[in-house]
Amino acid sequence: MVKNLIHIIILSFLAMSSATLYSQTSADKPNIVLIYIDDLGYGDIGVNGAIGVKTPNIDKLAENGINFTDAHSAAATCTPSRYSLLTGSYAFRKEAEILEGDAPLLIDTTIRTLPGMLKDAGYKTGVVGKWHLGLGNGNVDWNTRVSPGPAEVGFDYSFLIPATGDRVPTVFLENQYVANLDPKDPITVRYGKAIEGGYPTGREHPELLKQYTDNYHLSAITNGISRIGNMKGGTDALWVDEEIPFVLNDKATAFIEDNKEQPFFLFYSFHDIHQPRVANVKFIESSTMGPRGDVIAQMDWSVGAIVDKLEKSGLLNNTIIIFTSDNGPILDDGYVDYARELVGEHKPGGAYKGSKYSVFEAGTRMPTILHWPAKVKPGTSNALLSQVDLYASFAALTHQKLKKNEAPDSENHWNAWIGKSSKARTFMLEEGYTYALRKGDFKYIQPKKDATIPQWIRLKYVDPGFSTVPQLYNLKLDPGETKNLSEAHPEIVKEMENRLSKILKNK
Ligand code: NG6
Ligand code: CA
Repeated sequence: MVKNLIHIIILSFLAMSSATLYSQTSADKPNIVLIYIDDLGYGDIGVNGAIGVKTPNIDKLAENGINFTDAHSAAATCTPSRYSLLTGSYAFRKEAEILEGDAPLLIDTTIRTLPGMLKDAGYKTGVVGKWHLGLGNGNVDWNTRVSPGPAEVGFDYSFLIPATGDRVPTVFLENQYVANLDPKDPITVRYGKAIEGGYPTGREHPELLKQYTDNYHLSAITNGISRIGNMKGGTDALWVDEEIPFVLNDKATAFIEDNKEQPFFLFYSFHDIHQPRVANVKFIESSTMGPRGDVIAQMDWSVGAIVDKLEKSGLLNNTIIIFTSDNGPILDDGYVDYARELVGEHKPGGAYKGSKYSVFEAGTRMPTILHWPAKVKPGTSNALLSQVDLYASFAALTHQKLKKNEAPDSENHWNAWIGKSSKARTFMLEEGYTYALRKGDFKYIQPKKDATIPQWIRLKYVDPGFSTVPQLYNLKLDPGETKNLSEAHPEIVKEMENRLSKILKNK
């Protein structure tokens, strides 16, 4: 009898402590869904002043979460930004640049990464969507497991667009195998020379095209769209651009469903807004800006579907959703989709100067929202933040100690991310074919000895921000970076240049 009583007491004590343990785990280990849009500008969402397109689902996240007004991608192009986000180190350290579709994996597989660190904290990790960080070791054989890739840098699950929508191979990779590949129709990819028996090219067969392009996108035609690079085979595996959002959403929701019993980190990396912009028929003419606006509306729909999935699974309350973009907006980026002509009053970069590829503010100042109903009070924040900081900030949240040299440029600003503080970075680097440094209201842009603008950027009607003289702007008084104050404030220029050289010297 007494023995039984003791038994019952011990059992109920054990049950109590495991319940506490469980609730502790879920409090410090909320799910994390990082929604990473491609080429979406600060002003492209309703809450930030979009005119040409409605984004009700994103606006709702902002209204119930924190809308950041001064949060940045680490760079003004895709690969460098993603590299910094996943490694916590600046892209220049790795000389990261926009990669071709057959480039080797850029991330060193011997270092810990953001997903690897979260995995150590007990998370299941997945990436769905655009990768563009390289795959394999060079000379990829697309007909077998492509490695190293996401699994070798900390992702338990992956479903990828290997590079960009405008680069071959135009197939998905699931856990590093081409999805739906018929082994009797193997894939060959080649950048540069044509492949005998490969897909027709836009250069030779413009009559097959849905959209005309510049000279750089005139190789393999798949689904009526010519791309960068040549390709042969894999007919059954080719994606249909108009279906990409649905395919990715299905994979992202399946990942959530499969992992709902434990904390998970989902890096949902959209292709939308990047060219080629071919919206699903469901979204055609859903904006007044032509294809670029239509794919923004399409992307907003996808965001809504993910939020809905989390809500229906009972997970929304304790899931951190971060919504942001990899680099600033661009109108004409190669395909003739009339983005430039149709934009009207809508300002893709908001009040800011520049665009994708540019070191001016619109290149890296990203629409950025953090939504976490369980812990975060709705509001706006002007904290100065960089995506490179998510690494150390998530490490702090999940109590992971960073090793020496791990995520060397990442700063823990967790309190700023959750709106408890508006103080974050003192200095912040912006990379975009040259370097800029932010401090308080000031922004310094390093002069470039050779300030020649590459021909292919010049063609895009963008101002990359290069100059042979130093530039200094007061963003509070002059958010549009129009008045160069470098001559008026030589002491600030000196301080900023010293600081910047120090950062850059640690290459
Ligand atoms: C550029 C492409 C551009 C786009 C970009 C990648 C040329 C001339 N331009 O090199 O069309 O694909 O790369 O965009 O090839 S990003 O968002 O992935 O960085
Ligand atoms: Ca991009």
